[in-house]
Amino acid sequence: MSDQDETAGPETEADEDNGFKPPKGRFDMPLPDPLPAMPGGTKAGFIALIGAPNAGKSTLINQLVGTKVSIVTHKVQTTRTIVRGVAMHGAAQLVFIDTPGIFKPKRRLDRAMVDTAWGGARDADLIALLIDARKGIDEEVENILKRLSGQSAPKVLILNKTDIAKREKLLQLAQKANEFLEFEETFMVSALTGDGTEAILDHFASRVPEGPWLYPDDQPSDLPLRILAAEITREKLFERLHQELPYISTVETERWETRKDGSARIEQTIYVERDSQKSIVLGKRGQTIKAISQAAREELSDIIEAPVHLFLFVKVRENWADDPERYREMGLEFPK
Ligand SMILES: Nc1nc2c(ncn2[C@@H]2O[C@H](COP(=O)(O)OP(=O)(O)OP(=O)(O)O)[C@@H](O)[C@H]2O)c(=O)[nH]1
Ligand SMILES: [Mg+2]
Repeated sequence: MSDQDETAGPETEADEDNGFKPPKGRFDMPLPDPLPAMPGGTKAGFIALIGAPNAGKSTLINQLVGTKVSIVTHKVQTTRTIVRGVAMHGAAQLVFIDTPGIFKPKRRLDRAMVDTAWGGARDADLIALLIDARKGIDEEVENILKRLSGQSAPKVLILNKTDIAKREKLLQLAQKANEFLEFEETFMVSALTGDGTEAILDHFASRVPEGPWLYPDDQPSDLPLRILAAEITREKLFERLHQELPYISTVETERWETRKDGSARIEQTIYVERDSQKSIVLGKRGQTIKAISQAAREELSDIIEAPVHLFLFVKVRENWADDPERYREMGLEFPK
């Protein structure tokens, strides 16, 4: 099978076999050693945010952390793996874990995402279930509620999107969800506007165990920049592609070079499964890929506070969604 390359930048060379080793998946990174306890007693803990696709988990983690650590789109199944974001709140370090939305998996990638989400919940000290308050409890949410009742970690309920949900529906919804299992607390928030989110920080700061901080207090995320950069491009891709296309594509950062003038030269590959999909990603006269590239470059440049030269290559790889290497790169277990 031969790869086909296309680039959005002025250079067209394919550089698959240049000896470059892709960055390690984020799970290969060991957790830093716990930092020494501060006088007065520090607290720290992991809090998993789980819920159906599109509930607003990634929007909420960004709001709680105060900066963008996880990508957000209007489409379902945006988040594909675990993303950790660190919020400092008084003496407490709250490590929030954003997870992929939980839904009925069909493909291998779906299974990997859903398994990862439940794994995130299993490993956390505390669990927060997010429900889109406008959507309420549908079959998807009901299934999560049922399975969640078997988890031992303390749980809270977060009704999200209060800015667009009917007020009178909220209490009813809280009551119904609490009939499935007993939540310690119920919060009603808008992750988008930040309304009500301070109360979530207060609550978790009081609930996490005493212990040393797990990350430096000025580090909002342990996501390597290369992975964040690939995620940013995937976000732009999701926003501009329709129907099934976002779901059969993935993005990897292949090269990252800092130039003498401080600018970054970044090369990324967008994998799709078929030639026809590649044509759509490129768009008429390359318009789609140019728009994706421009949006990603602008955001990346803001993040690293330096000019970015972004080169996007589109490659057809028929079975990327069955290739263990792609999963490793995304930080996902490869389901057999
Ligand atoms: N109006 C409103 N929209 C919201 C709110 N929170 C999230 N959204 C929107 O809901 C959509 C999905 O948000 P995400 O944060 O990507 O949802 P998610 O739960 O992470 O989704 P997956 O990663 O697919 O599981 C986006 O269009 C957000 O802007 C909210 O409080 N109010
Ligand atoms: Mg998400």
